Amino acid sequence: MLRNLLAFTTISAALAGCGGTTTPASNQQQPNAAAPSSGAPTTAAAPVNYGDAKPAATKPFDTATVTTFDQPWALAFLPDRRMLVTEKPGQIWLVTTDGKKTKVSGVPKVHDEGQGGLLDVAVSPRFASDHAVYISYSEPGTGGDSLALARATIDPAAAAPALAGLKVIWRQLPRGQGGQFGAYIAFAPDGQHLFLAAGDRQRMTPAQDPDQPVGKILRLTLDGKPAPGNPAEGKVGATTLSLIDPPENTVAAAKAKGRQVTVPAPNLTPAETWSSGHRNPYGLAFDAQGRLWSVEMGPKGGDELNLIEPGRNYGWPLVSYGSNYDDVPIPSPTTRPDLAEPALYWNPVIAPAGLTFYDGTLFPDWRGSAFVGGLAATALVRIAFDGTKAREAERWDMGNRIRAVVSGPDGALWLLEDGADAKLLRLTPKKAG
Ligand SMILES: [Ca+2]
Repeated sequence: MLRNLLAFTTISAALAGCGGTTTPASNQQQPNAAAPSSGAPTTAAAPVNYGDAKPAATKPFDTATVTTFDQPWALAFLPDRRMLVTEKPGQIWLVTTDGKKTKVSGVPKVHDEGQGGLLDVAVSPRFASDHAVYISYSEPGTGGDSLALARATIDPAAAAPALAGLKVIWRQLPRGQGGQFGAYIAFAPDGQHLFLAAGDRQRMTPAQDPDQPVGKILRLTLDGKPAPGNPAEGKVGATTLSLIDPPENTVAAAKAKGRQVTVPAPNLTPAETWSSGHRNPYGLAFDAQGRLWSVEMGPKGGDELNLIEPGRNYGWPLVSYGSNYDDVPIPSPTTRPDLAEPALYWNPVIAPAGLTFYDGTLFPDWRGSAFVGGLAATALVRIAFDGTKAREAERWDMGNRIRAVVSGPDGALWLLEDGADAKLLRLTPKKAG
């Protein structure tokens, strides 16, 4: 029965896509521009929709192509300013700022299919002493893939760089089909904990189940355990899980169609959850004030920027400013003031990928701004802040899907395009003439 469910899930997953469509939403759930319902815990005003924002006519930067990759996914700088770049099919490269690439060996087996494969890479805040790197990927196994978080070391002085002592320190269970891995890694500013985006795997309702590390942002120790001080610290999860097909948003509806199954739930704990109700967080970063932000791939017309606070529920799949891909409406967030509103949203979608806060010196006007890549939008988006109030300040057409954006230690913005023969781009201030 589980097999049937998973087969059905795959079909639904294909329908759900990845937020990568450029089709404008014929959307029944247009937000109410008026003030939100009273009782919203922290939100003072309804979020603004930037879906129809237009690219600027001119760019304040020059764009240099550094090198190219096959389906790159993420980029992280080492202290010596070389970069680690992941390619989704299962390769890691050590790359100099002038584009010299050296293959990194010791990469684990990944399942490269759809949105799965080798995904994020993050460098330990104490890399100078521990040489640790963290990677996330879709780990193949009996019953389907799981999102896995692994730690390894890499000797930066080695002529032939390799991941050594690789160990999976956390994995998303139960295994199963479905994309939307999330997979982004961010370190707490003090370097004591890490945050991991665990996407909803196109299963929807588990994003509201405290016993499933699905549709959550997790706060873990550097060894992958639930971090002390988490909202559900010490709580133990259920021993079995009820899984529901994506089209059925309630257990009752799933039961009525025979689409609910119960599976054993070994070693799951709600104690690792920091926030819940996420669909596919596709960027995770701290600002200079120590606040955690995430961009999230929503359904049709529902991409979001969220300020991530502990214990809060960000609404998926109960509410969204978008609709389902089959145009089944989703209630508006204004109907549920108990759930966290996004800081802003995009309808139609930009399909956000990557989130970085700029802290360099080459672009003084950009300090404190966030940058988001757009897959569907084929754009780079700048977000400006007034406290926790966010607005899309600028957008530039980059001509290709943008998969990652990182504020580099040299003050440049570093972008990865998406797909085959994708360019690594370095953005620096436009030279006169
Ligand atoms: Ca939301």
